[in-house]
Amino acid sequence: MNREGYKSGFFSIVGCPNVGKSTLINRLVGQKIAIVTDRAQTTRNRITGVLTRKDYQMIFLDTPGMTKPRSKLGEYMQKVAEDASQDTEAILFVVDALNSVRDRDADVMRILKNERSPVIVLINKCDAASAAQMADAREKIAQAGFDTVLAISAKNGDNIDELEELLKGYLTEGPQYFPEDMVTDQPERVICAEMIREKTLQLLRDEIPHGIGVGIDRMELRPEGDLMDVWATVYCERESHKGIIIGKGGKMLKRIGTEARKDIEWLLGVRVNLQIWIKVKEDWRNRQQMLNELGYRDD
Ligand SMILES: Nc1nc2c(ncn2[C@@H]2O[C@H](COP(=O)(O)OP(=O)(O)OP(=O)(O)O)[C@@H](O)[C@H]2O)c(=O)[nH]1
Ligand SMILES: [Mg+2]
Repeated sequence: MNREGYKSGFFSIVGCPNVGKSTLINRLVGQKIAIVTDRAQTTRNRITGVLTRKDYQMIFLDTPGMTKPRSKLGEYMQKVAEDASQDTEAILFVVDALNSVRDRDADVMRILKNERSPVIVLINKCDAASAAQMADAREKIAQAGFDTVLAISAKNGDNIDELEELLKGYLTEGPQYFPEDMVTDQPERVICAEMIREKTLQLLRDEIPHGIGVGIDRMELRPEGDLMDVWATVYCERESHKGIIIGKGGKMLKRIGTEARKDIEWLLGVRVNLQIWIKVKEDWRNRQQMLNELGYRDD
């Protein structure tokens, strides 16, 4: 839709792992579209979030945390993050005040200096950081040569209105790219798979490494229309991981299923019967076909 005086624009959200990029996109669009955990490298794909107001639309691209790739999946994640920064109105570079600005951040800032898009640096987690930590972050960012800086809390919402106000200045006259009721371009089955991955990562914390992938095999609404059957598979890399995910007497898997089901029901607005299978696929993170099947595609 093209309306006179209507403004729009794209913003990519980039930064190191675990700084709060996905928490920020959820906050900006006012809905949970990206999963969040306290583990690094949670986000694997580019996630589009849409914020529509009467006079403008902002489109945000959440990306995987930038880090040195160690597998095909890692390379893919890195490419997603780099590509997303191309041709956006501005790049939102997020740093974690609790970790100061580390060497890794400095590396990314050097890369961003060469991007064509302007860079806005967001010092996140200001709710939990000390004044000294905030001052330290500001100083390092200034040293790197960036002057548009805002302290925010993606978690609490501190300064998010101010951020939106700031971003308005970067919009240009343009179409409303997405319908007003659309918050993300991710298909429902992808979000469902992500919810299951989030619960698995959250509940198993350190017991299993990152090598899990989740695929939705089938989603079917019962004819009465009041119940959706969802079949999902969790892929892990070792037989021992399978045991951990299932847990004693199936307890862990049951918990993962119950928590994921609640989120999925909320998302779909219908009661859900969720069935989860666990399969061992060694080294799936390095198999292109497996990556494609799970939706990590290069298009
Ligand atoms: N105190 C505080 N914690 C936050 C804030 N924003 C995010 N977090 C926490 O930081 C952790 C990482 O958040 P994510 O949003 O998953 O971080 P990310 O940058 O998307 O991480 P990757 O996808 O792994 O790159 C989670 O435990 C969040 O709850 C914030 O403003 N304040
Ligand atoms: Mg993320």
